[in-house]
Amino acid sequence: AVIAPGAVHVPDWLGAARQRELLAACRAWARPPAGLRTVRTPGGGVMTARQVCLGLHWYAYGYARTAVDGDGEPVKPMPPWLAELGREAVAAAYGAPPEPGPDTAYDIALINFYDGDSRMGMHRDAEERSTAPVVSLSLGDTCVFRFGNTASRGRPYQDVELCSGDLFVFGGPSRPAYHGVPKVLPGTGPRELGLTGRLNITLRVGGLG
Ligand code: MD5
Ligand code: FE
Repeated sequence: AVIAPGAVHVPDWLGAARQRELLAACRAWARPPAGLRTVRTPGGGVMTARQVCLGLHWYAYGYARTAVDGDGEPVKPMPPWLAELGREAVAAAYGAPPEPGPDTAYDIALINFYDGDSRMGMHRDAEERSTAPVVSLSLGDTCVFRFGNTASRGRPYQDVELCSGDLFVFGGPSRPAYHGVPKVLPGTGPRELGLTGRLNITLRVGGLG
């Protein structure tokens, strides 16, 4: 479903097998060094979702090569298979693969772990220098995803439920839109996946050298 120009939701894009594989990989990445950590915000607060980064480490002031707000260890590399999954996802959402080139090489993954009380406030993703689409993959519990506008955190926005296995691609005019996760719906994930809470994987092109 096209939610807005460049914003395409593909429900249940990952099959059951790929969901299991991705979850196992995320659990491995969550272990130290440079594993799951609590993210500090510029205002001195902390995010309720915890995060693991691959390729480059996101923190309140940009991207770093080490877990600057975690254990300080070098960030884990972006695996080539995950970069390829990003290109596949763009092709699935837009009907055509991105032209190969430096601006389509997915080199950053941010993995957010939500529990039943986690939220993500309205924000935009502006630390990347590339304007390539952001690829979002969801696992576990369903959430309410709020897709806003490019001018402000407020209305108009659309609330969309993101379920385990869903793909969302945010590109073109939607790339700078405000967005957030106002709510996770506990106990709604597929039982057989064996995940309590929700996991979201975003694949990004940094353009940061
Ligand atoms: C999540 N993650 O469900 C969301 C999904 C984040 C984040 O917001 O920054 O890790 S990705 C949502 C996204 C990314 C880029 C653009 C837009 C949405 N958008 O235009 O709405 O944990
Ligand atoms: Fe975001």
